[in-house]
Amino acid sequence: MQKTIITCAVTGAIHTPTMSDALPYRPEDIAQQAIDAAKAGAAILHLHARNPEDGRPSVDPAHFAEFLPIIKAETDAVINITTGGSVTMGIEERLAPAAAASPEMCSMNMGSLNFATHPLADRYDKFKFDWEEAHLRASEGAIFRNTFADMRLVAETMGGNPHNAKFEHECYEVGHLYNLAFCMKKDMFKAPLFLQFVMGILGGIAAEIDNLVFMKRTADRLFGDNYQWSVIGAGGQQMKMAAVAAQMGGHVRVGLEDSLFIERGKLATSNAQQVEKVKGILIEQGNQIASPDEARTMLGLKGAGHVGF
Ligand code: KMH
Ligand code: ZN
Repeated sequence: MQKTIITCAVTGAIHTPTMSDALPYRPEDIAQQAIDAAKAGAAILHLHARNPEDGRPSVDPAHFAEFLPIIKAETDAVINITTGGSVTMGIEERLAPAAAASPEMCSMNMGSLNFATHPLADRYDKFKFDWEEAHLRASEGAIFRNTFADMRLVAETMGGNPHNAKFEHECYEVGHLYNLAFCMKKDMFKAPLFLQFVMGILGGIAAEIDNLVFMKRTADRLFGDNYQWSVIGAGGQQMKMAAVAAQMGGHVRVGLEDSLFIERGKLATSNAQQVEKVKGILIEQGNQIASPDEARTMLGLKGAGHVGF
């Protein structure tokens, strides 16, 4: 069986500083947690930026530029930059950080959906920063917009020259696999594809094993041998879905973007703690962990020498 790639999504745009003191938002903290996650075994670092003052999600390329060179200097991990930004942002602004940094990989959200985090707001009486509650509640009425035109813009901007980035195709439900199959017919992407089955977001498919098998079987029918796949089990399902995916030949994603917890009811102290935990589970069950260079070969990446930071 091929080796398992661990992706760590370090901070994201879903969670807010009130929810965990471990959630990094200052550039030095994002850099340090990313470096520690890579040292713990993450081959790919999926990165968002935040406003250093108050932790608000940011797509300002200057905020990314504060941590990208530090991470590059300290690790050989693959850097994967979000084009998802945050649910209410427009596609042009979401593209700016990846277009500025020209990373080896960037995310690519494969369809529109409700991406609801408003139930999280009800769990807290007080928030550290004034933007947090409104941000969470706004998701009740928002659509995470990823039209075919949006996807084409991301593909055209990042897929060909000069960036030649590989995409992490975020698929939140089975229909998104069919969107990708349509895009493949239009020659928008090059194989091997890297699919990320995102499970457990309110608005997308639930993190259940039956659903994972359904996603995998559908992807097999649509893409044959020409793809690699990974899974996100959002929230409490993170470790379980990772363990099952790795047994099925898939790769795994962990990190505080997707879950703040290390076990039921216990907050993780860092991204590296989640990477260590999933690595232990994978090794126990007989998986081997892919190095960054092994991930580069499996995914057909351009190499760390060709990034723009
Ligand atoms: N936040 C995850 C559920 C992106 O950055 O493009 C999906 C994600 C989207 O990582
Ligand atoms: Zn993300």
